[in-house]
Amino acid sequence: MNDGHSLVETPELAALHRRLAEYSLGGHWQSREKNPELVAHVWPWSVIYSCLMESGDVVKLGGIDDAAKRRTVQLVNPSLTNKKATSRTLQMSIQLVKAGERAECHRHTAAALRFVVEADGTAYTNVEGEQMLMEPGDLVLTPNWTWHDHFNPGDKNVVWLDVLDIHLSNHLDAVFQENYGEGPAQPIVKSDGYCKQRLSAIRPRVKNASNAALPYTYKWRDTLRALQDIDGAGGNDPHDGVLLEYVHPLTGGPTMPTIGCWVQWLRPGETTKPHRHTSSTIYHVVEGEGITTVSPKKTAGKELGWRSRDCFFVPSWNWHQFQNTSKKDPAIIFSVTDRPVLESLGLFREEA
Ligand code: 1HN
Repeated sequence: MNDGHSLVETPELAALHRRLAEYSLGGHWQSREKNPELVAHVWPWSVIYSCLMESGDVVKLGGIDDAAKRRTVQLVNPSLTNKKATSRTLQMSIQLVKAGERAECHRHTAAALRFVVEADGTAYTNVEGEQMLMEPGDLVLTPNWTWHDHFNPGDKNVVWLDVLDIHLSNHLDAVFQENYGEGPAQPIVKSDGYCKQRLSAIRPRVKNASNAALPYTYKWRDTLRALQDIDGAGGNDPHDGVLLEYVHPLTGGPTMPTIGCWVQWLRPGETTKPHRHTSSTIYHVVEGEGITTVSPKKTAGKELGWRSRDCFFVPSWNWHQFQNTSKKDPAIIFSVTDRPVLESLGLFREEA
């Protein structure tokens, strides 16, 4: 860290700097390269979607030669093009599995989740042997090191968002990955809803519940009902509207240790108050239209205009506020954040 002083480089000091460098040492008083400042950004769905459909024409999927293991279009922060990353910790990508296609079984130390955008309920992801059927708005967790494969037996495309903590695990030199090796898919041994049922409020006794994430599906019909009920009961946060966390079903803690998932509801015409906090957030508009004003300083924000299905990014410690520009419809926004990491390390701070 540069302690703020810049020393006058005398010939003696210059000689010391050369000597330090020669032995892979550095002086506390010497400056170092700073992280590039991340920028707020919007990816319009129309652009994402047309690129994804084009990839459906030109990128093959599956276990054949000359095919990709996954067909995803990745959101790249303009400040992180060298890493092809959405944020310093997380990657959001949009995946297409066409009718009859399969994405083969593998597992990795990066934790993952899917948020379903376009589906008719026939396609599924298989996580540790459980067939998790995908309907629009469902959130499906694939905790780290769990086997997973995707299959679309239907006759229409299925499209979802993938979020992984891959840049965090990469930064920590903890990336491992493994192919299943016994064919393209693991067997289905548990039917849809198996884990959710066994982890709900009526369940078999769980011994030694830990913070470790569990394979789990949060169905959109439950999410929507909760948003509507809590909005009806006036459960409104001044900075985020009605803001709900997808909690760990046993501990009530964050969704996964490295990725927190949230959903918020902005009333017609609502404008929230600005605040800022450490942790960066990637948003996906489920429905509605509005503006998020984002600024590293309290003045002159950048206006991110968004509508249904667009994705946008708000960097850490940037002021931000939301405006639902529709006078008659609510806006619903799903988001993912590295906040659980900052909280567990004592690095979360907030200013209103
Ligand atoms: C991955 O394994 C999947 O399993 C999706 O569907 C997106 C992005 C980066 C690295 C691995 C998947 C991914 C990914």
